[in-house]
Amino acid sequence: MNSRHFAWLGAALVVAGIALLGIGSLTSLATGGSTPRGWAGTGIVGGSGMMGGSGIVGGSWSGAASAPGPGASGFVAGTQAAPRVVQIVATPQLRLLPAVVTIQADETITFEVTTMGPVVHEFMVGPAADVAADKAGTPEIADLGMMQTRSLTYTFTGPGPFSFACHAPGHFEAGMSGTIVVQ
Ligand SMILES: [Cu+2]
Repeated sequence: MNSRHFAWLGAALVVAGIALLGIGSLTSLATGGSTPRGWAGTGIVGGSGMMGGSGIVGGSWSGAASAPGPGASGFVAGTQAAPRVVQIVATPQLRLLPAVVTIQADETITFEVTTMGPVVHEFMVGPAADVAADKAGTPEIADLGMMQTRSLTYTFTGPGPFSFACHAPGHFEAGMSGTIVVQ
């Protein structure tokens, strides 16, 4: 393929990406979903038309299956007997969404983590220093492939700081991490 063909292919992918992101926005409006604004933004920056497809998934994903968090109507603190469920989506744009999870002190949370798209991810959660250092023994879901969902239950003890991250090669460095806010 010569360079001109590459240029055409690139343009086509960009157009496809924009179209898919547009569909994602419409879906979001239709379902009243609270799609994080950063999602569509990273899709465009990525310039990857195929990855824009996750915008559709993102549009229908609103974290609705997560149990209500602190301050929300219906909030019930998670306990070891009955953990509170928080859904996390690992995206092809190397993000964990939502990037901020708010908990009450000493809650037990079951993270249900789903990989959207073809990139394999991990999900580690615990004390922020351990997570940043990818310290051995820190609770983790490994090798989470496309459209797979696995869960990890973790009890947060004390004020933190706590965080979560993906340590697939290069992902943490690219910003694939999130923060636990203890209320
Ligand atoms: Cu990752």
